[in-house]
Amino acid sequence: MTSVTSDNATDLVKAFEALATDHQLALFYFIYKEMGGSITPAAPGASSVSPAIAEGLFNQVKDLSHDEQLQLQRDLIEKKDTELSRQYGGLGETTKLLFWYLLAQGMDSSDIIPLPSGYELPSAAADLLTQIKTIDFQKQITFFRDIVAPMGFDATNSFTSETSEQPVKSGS
Ligand code: 45D
Repeated sequence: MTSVTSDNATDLVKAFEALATDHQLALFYFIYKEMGGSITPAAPGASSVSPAIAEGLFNQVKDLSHDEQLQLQRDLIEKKDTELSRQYGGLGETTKLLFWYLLAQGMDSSDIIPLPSGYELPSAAADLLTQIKTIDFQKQITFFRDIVAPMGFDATNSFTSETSEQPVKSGS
């Protein structure tokens, strides 16, 4: 019985996806900052993750210029069809999560483009961060998986590139 789907968590995913691309990126990084040490690559369930594959993709991104790195991350969120986006699309969900974790760590060492200094989270994103902090750890992990899973380009799904304009309107 994996993840009794919580409506609350589903709402959070929708709210996250309704944010502008850059706001999603910024919020995701703030979440990483909040979680701090509670993420460990030896977390339970690590069996379904392929560290070498996550690192292989990460290393390719690390070699890009900062501008290209930012573009790549935007492309992943917008499900653009690029070479790296396709590679990402082929990863398992937990491996995708590990890849994002490596990116966030890379930001701390400036291997990956950092947030502009003094960057403040836009209020809708800040609201969402507050809500994410209230759900328990296991639900947070589920939420992250749900967020990173559809990112990138799924080369096995020909609809993917057409679905970025869903009329998602949730009357808040
Ligand atoms: O100029 O089972 C803006 C594992 C503005 C182990 C920007 C795990 C404009 C196995 C867009 C803001 C560890 C995998 C710039 C489990 C501008 C396992 C830049 C758990 C420069 C459960 C923004 C893993 C940027 C977990 C670059 C919980 C933003 C992993 C980048 C969690 C944001 C990972 C990034 C998280 C955020 C990663 C890279 C929360 C990454 C967040």
